[in-house]
Order: sequence, then C-alpha cells, then structure tokens
Amino acid sequence: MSKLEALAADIATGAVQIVDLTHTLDPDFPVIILPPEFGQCARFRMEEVSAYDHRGPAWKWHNISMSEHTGTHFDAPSHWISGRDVPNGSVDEIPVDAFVGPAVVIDCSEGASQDADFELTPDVINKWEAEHGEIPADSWVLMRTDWSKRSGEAYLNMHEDGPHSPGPTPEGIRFLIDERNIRGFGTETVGTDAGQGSHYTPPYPAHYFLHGAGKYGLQCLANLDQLPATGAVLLAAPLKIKNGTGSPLRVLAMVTK
Ligand code: 23J
Ligand code: MN
Repeated sequence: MSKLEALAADIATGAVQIVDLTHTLDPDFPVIILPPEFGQCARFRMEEVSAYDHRGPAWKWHNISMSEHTGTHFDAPSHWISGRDVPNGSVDEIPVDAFVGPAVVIDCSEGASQDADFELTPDVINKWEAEHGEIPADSWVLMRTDWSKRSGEAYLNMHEDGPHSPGPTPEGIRFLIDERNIRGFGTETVGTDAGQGSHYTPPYPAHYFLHGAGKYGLQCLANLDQLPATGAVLLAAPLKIKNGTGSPLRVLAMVTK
C-alpha cells in the first residue's frame, strides 16, 4: 500500500480522525468591530433564491455575502500594509502546499479564563517547549484559549475602552517568526491579535509581523481542545479570490488517536 492509500485506510477505520475547527457561517456570529472612524467588516448574509417553488420548482439555493474576514477565516500577507509587497501575498496566489501542514497547540485556556487580556509571551512559549519540544519550522501555531466556547456579547467582550480578548505580545509573535520560522498563527478569537492589540507598538503586532514576513493567519477557530499539543496536520485552503486578502474556509485537522 502506498503512504496515501494507508492514510485513506486509516481515515476510513478511524485510526486517523478528522476534527472540524470551523464555526458555522451564521448571520448571528460576531465579526470584528473596529473603532468607528474605520471601515467595518460585514457579517454573513444569506438570501433565498428559490426553495422548490415558483422561483425554481426542483431546486433550492441561496445568494450569500460576507467580508473576506467573516467567521472562521484565513488571513493572507496582503491583508496588512507590512505584507503588501510580499510575493504571492493574496489568497489566489499562495502556493497550495501552504494549505496542508503540521500544527502545534499552545494551551492558554487556563490563563485566558483568569484574564481576558491574557498575553502569549516568549516566556509562555518557552514553558510550552520545555514540555513538548521545540516548535518545528513551517508549523501552524494555534493558541488555544477556549474562546470558541463563548457566544454572543462574551465573544467580542466589548468594554468602553474596546474589545478584550487574549493574544500574542509583539515579542511573542516575533519569537515565533524570527526564532521558529512558523508558517502561520491561529486563534479562537476574532483576530490573530489581542482585543487590545491596537495599543501595542506596532499596533496589531501579530498582523504586522506575520504578514510582513509572508506568514498566514487563522481566526475564529473552534475545537482546539480536541487537538493534541503536537502531531496534528491542518487542511486550511482559502477560497481562490482574485487579489483576496483573506477568506472564510473550512479548517480541518487530521489527528491520530
Ligand atoms: C482589520 C484591522 C484590524 C484587525 C483585523 C482586520 C482582523 O482581525 C482580521 O480579521 O484580520 S485586528
Ligand atoms: Mn482576518
């Protein structure tokens, strides 16, 4: 049997399981809210074209619309000013090998349950590596916070001074890029950056440093509590939108029992 046939057989028997890391696209799912002077992200919308009726007697279908950055979605380098000149930086140009690859999960769920502004720092990463080994180059690094279990107001966690949700510090994200050369960084929150990420230098450091270095982002992930710390393989292929800066997508993880 070839390696690929063996993988297909393992999926069929359940020796390799497929975990869905995706939220359902739903008009009620929150989108990021930026300060009012900026343009805003659109929620998911769906309108019925026909439903086995006079508009189409044997078929049902919908027209849908949304932002590139609605729901569980992928961020391309061209999303940020630092990545505007990265070669092949939009979703239609990224080499497709980038869409299949290994993932590690840094469990920050306990810290995030105590502190909505929990920060992923180099210290947190060093402690994780002391237990699980060095983060392999070209890996997705997923920050587990259990934020995906929140719904409604608690998800954005808006206060008078803006949203509060966990994320990496500038030093934390730079360590992952400069010292570990990761492929990308994924979160359960509405951004790869912390809710208060506009107050770091530079503002939104995860976006700034990841995309400037040609790395990718994943946001609004779910079910990270079902993944091992190491050993999962991610399938995360954005829609092929011409000059697209990101895209909603189905994110799947392959894991062994
Ligand atoms: C634009 C400006 C700031 C942020 C974002 C978008 C996102 O989080 C996003 O969806 O990429 S923080
Ligand atoms: Mn985004």
